[in-house]
Amino acid sequence: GDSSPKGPFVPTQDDYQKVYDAVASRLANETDYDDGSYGPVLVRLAWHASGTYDKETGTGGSNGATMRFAPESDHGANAGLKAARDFLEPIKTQFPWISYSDLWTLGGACAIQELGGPTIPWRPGREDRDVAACTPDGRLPDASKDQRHIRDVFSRMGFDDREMVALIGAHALGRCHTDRSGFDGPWNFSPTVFSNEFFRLLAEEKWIPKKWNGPYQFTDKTTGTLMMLPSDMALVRDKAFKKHVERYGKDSDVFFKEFSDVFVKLLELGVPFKTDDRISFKTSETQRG
Ligand code: DDH
Repeated sequence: GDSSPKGPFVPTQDDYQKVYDAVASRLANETDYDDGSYGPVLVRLAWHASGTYDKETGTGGSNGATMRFAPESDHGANAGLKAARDFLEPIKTQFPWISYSDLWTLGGACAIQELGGPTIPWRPGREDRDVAACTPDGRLPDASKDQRHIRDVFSRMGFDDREMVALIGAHALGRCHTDRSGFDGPWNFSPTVFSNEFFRLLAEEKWIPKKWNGPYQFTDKTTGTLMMLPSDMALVRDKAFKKHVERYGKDSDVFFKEFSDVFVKLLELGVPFKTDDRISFKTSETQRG
């Protein structure tokens, strides 16, 4: 027999595709949640894990998965993300060799692809860190604020105007929950399909303040069922932002391409990768043939 000692398991691209497939299959099976998919909240987990990055100090970002711990798990912006972390736990049990920080970002990439979005080339290399690496509260954006705040927060991560607008286009997915952020409702009629609808509606609909007892938000005049956050409205109030809103609202291919590039960049902020090779995962649909 083979008497050589077993080294540490070194995963191949095929192994990561297996993790992708397991997440995709769980997404397809666990439909008794929200609008029928955990995809949107997985995207938000990947974003909130990554969006704590500070380019000046090199702290935060997806490396570390420090949202596993209080105080970061209890930061107001992260309310509700336990649903996404718990959703991924059986995958972690099945593939114990993957770090939480790789798994959470892979989960976001998988959700975007499985919900009909662009390919998100992804690479491994994140290592989990302990509670001492938790970032301070206040690094993620506040939905009640305007364009100045958006520029402050996203330029701290190293993004320009165009990239900021593209990233916020993820609001095509999912919804606001009164028991999480206090805000309420989805941004469009198909919240489990990745699309440029957020931008088209933002540019074309008339948005009016919602009359209710909750936090200040907007609703579409036509149906009164959709929503925009004050920070979303800032994207059409600011001329430099609005230019990109209109571009993306008119051309889905341009949005998909630019979103993919900037989401890849988001998930990689501050990560000391050892490889330049990214994996383009095959979706469950292409594999069915
Ligand atoms: Fe967001 N987002 N987001 N967002 N976000 C919320 C939900 C979702 C802001 C506030 C909120 C991005 C940018 C911003 C997603 C992805 C992304 C909710 C509702 C609030 C509030 C939470 C709840 O009640 O459950 C603000 C402010 C900004 C900003 O940039 C100014 C970005 C960049 C992304 C991204 O993914 C790249 C997704 C997906 C959701 C839906 C979650 C769900 O459970 O459904």
